[in-house]
Amino acid sequence: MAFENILFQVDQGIATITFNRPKALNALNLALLSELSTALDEIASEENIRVLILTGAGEKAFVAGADIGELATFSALQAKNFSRAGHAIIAKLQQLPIAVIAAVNGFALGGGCEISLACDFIYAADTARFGLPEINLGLMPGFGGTQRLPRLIGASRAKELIFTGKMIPAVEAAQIGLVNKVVPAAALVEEVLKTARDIAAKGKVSLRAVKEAINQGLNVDLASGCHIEIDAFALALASPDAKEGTNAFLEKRKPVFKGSLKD
Ligand code: CO8
Repeated sequence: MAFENILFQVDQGIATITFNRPKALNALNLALLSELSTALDEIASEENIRVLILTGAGEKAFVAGADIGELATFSALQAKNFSRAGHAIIAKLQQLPIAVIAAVNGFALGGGCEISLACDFIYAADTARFGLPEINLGLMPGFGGTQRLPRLIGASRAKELIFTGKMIPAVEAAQIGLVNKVVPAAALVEEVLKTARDIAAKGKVSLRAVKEAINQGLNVDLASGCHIEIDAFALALASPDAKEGTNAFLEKRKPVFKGSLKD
């Protein structure tokens, strides 16, 4: 399908979605969200994709939030539908059975920051800035920020950011555990690709199993989480990838993972 508000490409098992409304700092409008949803469905149905990278077009922004012009026209019901649609798409993103890396190349504000929070981890350019500034608009985060940010960086740090609506630079975002790695802006793409290629060479069954175990485990107590791991481990061990990985080790060669769930 041809997209107008995002760019979508797949190369050697690595998909990249680029938010592409640079004149509006890649702000999220209904059309963009709908395209994002379609692209995520395509990725979920494609066996060979192991990693998704999300980034923003232009040098200034990853995503500067929901489109404020569009938001301002919404009735309460439309706002509820917009927020609900955003939640559904972001949940779809979080539940993809592959690795999802946010390559934050500039402003990640409001809904843009919330999208990055649903990724598995974030690499950022040293010029990037993060924040949930909705309170400055008399609004509040509506795409999961009040839930995912405190889970990631702790309630008190999240409250400070959300109550003040302030933006923080990438280096500070790394210090509080929001960002994994900060690199010079010009090196961001290559740095993210390096990690993406590394992950793409792993077995898709293992990747899916560890992601599910971590994500589901975070919502339950430790003992229940360990049971999730036990079940996931048994399934991973029974997969053709596990046969290939262990055989390759014993035969002193590199494994070639097919990622299929059955022989
Ligand atoms: N929406 C629409 N247009 C935007 C947005 C946005 N979020 N951000 C920037 N733009 C536009 C500007 O209007 C401007 O357009 P134009 O050139 O036509 O005037 C262009 O992008 C460039 O922006 P600036 O000139 O403002 O660039 P600066 O470098 O001076 O400033 C900032 C950059 C600091 C990022 C500034 O643009 C800004 O503060 N943007 C708004 C950030 C914000 O408040 N984001 C949160 C939005 S609300 C939200 O995300 C809620 C999510 C949950 C929704 C649930 C709904 C129910």
